[in-house]
Amino acid sequence: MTAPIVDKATVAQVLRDISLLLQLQGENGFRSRAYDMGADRILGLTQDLGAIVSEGRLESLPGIGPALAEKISELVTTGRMTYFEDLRAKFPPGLLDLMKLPDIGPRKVAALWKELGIGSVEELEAACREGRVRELKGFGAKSEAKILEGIALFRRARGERKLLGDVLPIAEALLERVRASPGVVRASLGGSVRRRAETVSDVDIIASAAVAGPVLDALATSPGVATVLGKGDSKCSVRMEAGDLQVDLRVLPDEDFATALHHFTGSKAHHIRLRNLGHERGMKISEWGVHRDDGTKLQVNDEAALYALLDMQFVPPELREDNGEVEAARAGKLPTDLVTMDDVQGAVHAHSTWSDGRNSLEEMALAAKALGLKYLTITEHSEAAIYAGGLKVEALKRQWEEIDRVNEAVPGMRLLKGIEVDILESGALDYDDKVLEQLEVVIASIHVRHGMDEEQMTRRVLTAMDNPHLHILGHPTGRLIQSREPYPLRMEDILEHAAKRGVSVEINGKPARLDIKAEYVRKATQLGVKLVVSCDAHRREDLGNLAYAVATARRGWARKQDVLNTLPAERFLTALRAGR
Ligand code: DGT
Ligand code: CA
Ligand code: ZN
Repeated sequence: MTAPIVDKATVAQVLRDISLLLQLQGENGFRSRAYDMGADRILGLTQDLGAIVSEGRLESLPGIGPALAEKISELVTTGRMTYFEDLRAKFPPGLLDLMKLPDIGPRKVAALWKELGIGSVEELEAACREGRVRELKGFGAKSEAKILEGIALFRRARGERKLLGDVLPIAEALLERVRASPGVVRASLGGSVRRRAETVSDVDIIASAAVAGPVLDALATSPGVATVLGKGDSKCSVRMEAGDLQVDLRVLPDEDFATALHHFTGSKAHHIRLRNLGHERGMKISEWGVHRDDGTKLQVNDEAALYALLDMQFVPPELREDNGEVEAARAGKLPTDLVTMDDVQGAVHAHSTWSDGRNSLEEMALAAKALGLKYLTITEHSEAAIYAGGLKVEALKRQWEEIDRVNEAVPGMRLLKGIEVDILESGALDYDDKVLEQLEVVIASIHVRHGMDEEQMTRRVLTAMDNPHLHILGHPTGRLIQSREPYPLRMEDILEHAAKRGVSVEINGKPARLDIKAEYVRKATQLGVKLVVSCDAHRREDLGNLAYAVATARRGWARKQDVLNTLPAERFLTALRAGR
């Protein structure tokens, strides 16, 4: 195996992260400072780090003792540092990001995590909004406002796009307000939000009304608007307090609504293809409508009519990315039964207070029932997931009794007994087969040891899938959008193996995960791999994450038949076992 190249900056970053984690752990300052000094030392080297390591000269550098030298050379020669990985596994993956916020040090992060269970920037943002942070000692209403400012700054500094999950609820609330304003005939979200892109830069809203003024005013005076950036005859732009988010509203006469909505939905690439098709037919398609070459304007009542003019099937917004949808729609081969939220009968992947969730089993059951679902798979973490309160086998068995009780107490809702079992470094699962075989739903995921190379990681997952008790491969690539790269994995091999072994694959709907992503969803369905849409819920509100999983499924062209939790509970359980 060839050693991956690890540069000085990476080594220094790992040492700094260790220092932060040690501080979080409450170690004495001396130990963490040693790592910080080591980081400075490495960055200050003028010689080649690889040479120093291979010649065994690390230890002779001032400030680098034998223990540190050994860790650094492991990192430089193998690309991994076991000590760091083990240390990191004790904390939620987003915790280090918290430390990068202005005015937030290890002591504050430790309090936020231990008292409120906050493990990421997104969770901190939500907690500040809900006024939960002020209850902590040493924090107040003022510090909440200051933290929110800091988060906005942090994101702007990174030039980050925003997660769809942070934007869509705000966008939908504004859309409702626009819809309810005087004289509105039709209104819709547009842009990347309507296409349900993973990340978005702003919100586009398109509405029709005979008189635009009152509709534009409705947006300008919406609750949560921080500044009105500009207001003209037909357009208004505002910036929201939350998340530093810009919203653009355009209001047009109803006869122009469909073509404007289509234009402002994009994507640009999809749109350009359509323009060219129009051109071949003597039509000019633009944001102003569809015109014949002689200048006459064609009436287009809705988007379906626009596609019909081009002899195409209607293309759902989630597919408008110029990824083959134009060709398919022209050939009449676009699937017309893409999975919808209404198709979903049960939610997969939920945690409760038994591990790191915030709500009891009964609360989760009632919330799922209120959403119209028929079942919910309870899948707590297994023993190896230390930071997430993983369950020992005895606890798991006690939980089954409570699940039985809740199932009797909440008619019409069935909690399924499951687990999110860790895939260990060897590819073995974290419980014995004798335990796993008693469970109704087994999701297997990786939570520790992300640092293996592509070959090792791929092998690890392939080995796990050979266990006949594994039903679903959980958040397969391990990415956290904008904060953690996917594990190095040969996804094609993994999807092919899933097809061969009859393993289903999760589409995790947590907005920062969306794992597997749309591109792999498409690949999976082509290979005949069955999917589940999941909410990865850690509190009852997270059940809404299902909508993001469904959106990702649709973006990957998945049909109802591709997604197992569109089946009733019994058939779902049978299908999970088919081919295993
Ligand atoms: P975003 O905002 O970066 O998340 O992505 P979009 O797709 O929402 O982009 P945005 O807000 O700049 O524009 C909304 C739509 O308007 C876009 O999807 C297509 C259309 N559009 C914007 N600029 C152009 C352009 O220069 N040419 C064409 N054909 N369409 C455009
Ligand atoms: Ca946009
Ligand atoms: Zn998980």
